[in-house]
Amino acid sequence: MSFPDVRMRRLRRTEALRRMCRETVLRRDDLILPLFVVEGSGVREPVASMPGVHRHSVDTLVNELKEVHDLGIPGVILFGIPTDKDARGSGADAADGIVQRAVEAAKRAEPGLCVITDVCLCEYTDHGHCGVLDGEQVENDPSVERLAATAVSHARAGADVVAPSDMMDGRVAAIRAALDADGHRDVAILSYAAKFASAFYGPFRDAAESTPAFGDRRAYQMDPPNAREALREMRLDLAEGADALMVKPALPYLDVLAAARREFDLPLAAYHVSGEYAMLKAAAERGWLDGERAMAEALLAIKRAGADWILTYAAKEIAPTL
Ligand code: PB1
Repeated sequence: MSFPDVRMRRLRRTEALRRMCRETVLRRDDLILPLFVVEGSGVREPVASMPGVHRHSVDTLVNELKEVHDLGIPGVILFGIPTDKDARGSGADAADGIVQRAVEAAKRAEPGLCVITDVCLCEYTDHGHCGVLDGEQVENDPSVERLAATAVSHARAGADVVAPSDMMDGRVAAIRAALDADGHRDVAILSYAAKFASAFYGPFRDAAESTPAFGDRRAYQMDPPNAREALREMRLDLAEGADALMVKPALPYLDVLAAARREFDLPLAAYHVSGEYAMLKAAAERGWLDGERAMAEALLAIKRAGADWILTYAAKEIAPTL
């Protein structure tokens, strides 16, 4: 059968027919909103490079979480930004640290929200790397110890899911063991398993004050040309006990996400990162794109490629349209 017997436009003719044929549907349940938490009170500070995104203090965060809950968004991921930083990222696992206090407040205010915490040292170290240093090298195994302690401190504060974003080898197994040993067998691990040394993190680093003081993250984050290596990383993290796996960034790595969807059955997350978000906002501000349509299309592409969970700064703006 072919044209003129086959006419593909027959099923595109009306909105009703297009709705009936829609293969991919983005849902509110797919969305996770990243949030930045800083010290202080009454803080709701816009992030210049990310229109619509703010840095919150714990008290204003609670208001934001009520909006998130009322919009039907199921979860958030919290990034703590401490005032004091040091070489070993001491604030990362402090029982009274900024993100620990934010988790406690979040679970108290909105117990129905899934609270995920980013487990990394980069926001807490004065050198901005994701681990502890020996000279200018990020030392893997000592960093893993710090990351495991950090994850335990988040679980003690009430986190539902911990998400190691550091890309150290062996950290998922170490975090799983540390959580279980501390009585947190039910706290899940979302591993940033395939996380690339991407140019798309710039706005985040501005917002989180986490730009490396020297060098870059290529010695631990993945090299962008490598898709097979990403699947190896994901297999290793699954074997170490990850409950969900992430590909990050999202749009520049949809091939990796689709390959992961073909191979893995567990939940797959994709992080629509700060640069992906900011570039659409900038084009829309200049009138070069219909920003709402372009953002919706970008998130739909991530869902169509296989993501179950989409971490996106656009969660609040897109939710009312779903
Ligand atoms: O939105 C983003 O750009 C996310 C950045 C991301 C947060 N997990 C990391 C990227 C980076 O700065 O290398 C932070 C690293 N832990």
